[in-house]
Amino acid sequence: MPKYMIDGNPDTGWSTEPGKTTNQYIIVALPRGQTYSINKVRLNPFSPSRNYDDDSIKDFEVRVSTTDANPASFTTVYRGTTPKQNAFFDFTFSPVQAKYVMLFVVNNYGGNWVEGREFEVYQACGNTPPPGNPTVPPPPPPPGASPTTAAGGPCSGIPANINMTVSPTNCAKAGSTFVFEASGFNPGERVGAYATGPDGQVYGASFQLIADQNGAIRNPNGVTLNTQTGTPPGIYALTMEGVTSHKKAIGYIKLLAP
Ligand SMILES: [Ca+2]
Repeated sequence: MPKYMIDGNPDTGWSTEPGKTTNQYIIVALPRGQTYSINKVRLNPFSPSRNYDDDSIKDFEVRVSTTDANPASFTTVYRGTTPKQNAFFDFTFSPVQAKYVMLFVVNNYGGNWVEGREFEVYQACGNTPPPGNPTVPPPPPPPGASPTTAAGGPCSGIPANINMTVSPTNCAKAGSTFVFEASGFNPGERVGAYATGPDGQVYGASFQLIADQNGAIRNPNGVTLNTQTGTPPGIYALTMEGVTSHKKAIGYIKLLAP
């Protein structure tokens, strides 16, 4: 059963029907139907059936989909070969976005089935916050972005923050740095962060934060948004979301022309 490839138990496994020994696959839906940046899989390719070592996975591909689980929606991001051993092997690749991950088995070691024990998918590194002040990379200038038209003063029109404070100001010229602190999460939970530009484009942050015992992200662990003089003016949002609670905090800034 395919589910025995992801049950965390290396003693259980997956087997195809007899004779189906090439181009077999299983598809894993990542948690909560969300898209993740992944960069590693771990595979125990060894047949769980005694004396059927030749059923073990040999050549394989990792394929990903960001849309649906239709096999035609997948793109190959890694090709590898596993030894005929009862052990876990890690395969690392450049981070890619994935909602579904396919383990595509090209062939086995000559047996009449394809069998394997365990398949795990890993989120791209940087899941733990780096020391000090994590930084969201400055959004690149999007093509055709139109500056927000100010009405009633250059700093007007900024939406109210939700469970978020911005310092030293929420309105400044491009090239300024903004620091966001948030609250309202579960104590100790992991919190993801991403920025949204004036064109609605999302700029993901490549890290997650850990809320403190009060469920807050406070300095010196707040999120820094460094803008550049070439960053398009407009209103930007920084969203943090608790991985467990799904509680959101949103902070807004307005970037003025330099
Ligand atoms: Ca298993």
